[in-house]
Amino acid sequence: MVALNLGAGMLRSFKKRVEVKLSDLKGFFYDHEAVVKTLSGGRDLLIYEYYENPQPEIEGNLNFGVTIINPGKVGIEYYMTRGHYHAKQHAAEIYVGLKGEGMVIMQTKGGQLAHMPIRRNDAIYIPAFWAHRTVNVSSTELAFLYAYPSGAGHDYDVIKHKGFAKLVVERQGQPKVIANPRFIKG
Ligand code: PAN
Ligand code: ZN
Repeated sequence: MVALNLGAGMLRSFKKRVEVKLSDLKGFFYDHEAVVKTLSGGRDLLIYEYYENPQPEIEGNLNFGVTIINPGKVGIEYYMTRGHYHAKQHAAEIYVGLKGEGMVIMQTKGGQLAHMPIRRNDAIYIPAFWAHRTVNVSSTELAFLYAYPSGAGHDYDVIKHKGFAKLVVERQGQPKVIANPRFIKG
């Protein structure tokens, strides 16, 4: 049994910690030049990390953990996760906001779009067949709990090559959801 320390926005213990750096996110942020420029200066940055207690991929099991996204921007786009479809697309997921303020953007291959805020105590149900990405729009860490079927798998390639239909950017100091001019449908 692993407990969650809601106050601290963290698991009490975990088996796996994954760091995702700017160099892992090439092709995901809109402003490629800003990414290349930062990396060519010899600087890599920790964009987010997650702490997890993975379970054997047996039907009925759940993987759960906490993702923490640092505050910051690449160009005008806020730090965010890669985003993915589940490889087994019929797998849904639950997110619960623990700390900070963010936005979850979602889409289906059929062209449906949605986005919603995630803050402490917000629970978000991500239905099967919906790709999902989380964006930190605050100036502090964004932390959220997630739980999904352990065999779901993650398909990052579609997102890397086609993008999300919407981007979350800063405009006049405020987060704004705008259309992604480079989005490829499907
Ligand atoms: C979450 C995400 C986590 C990191 O656990 O995997 O927030 O995001 P990326 O996987 O898009 O890099 C989840 O949705 N799991 O299915
Ligand atoms: Zn997921």
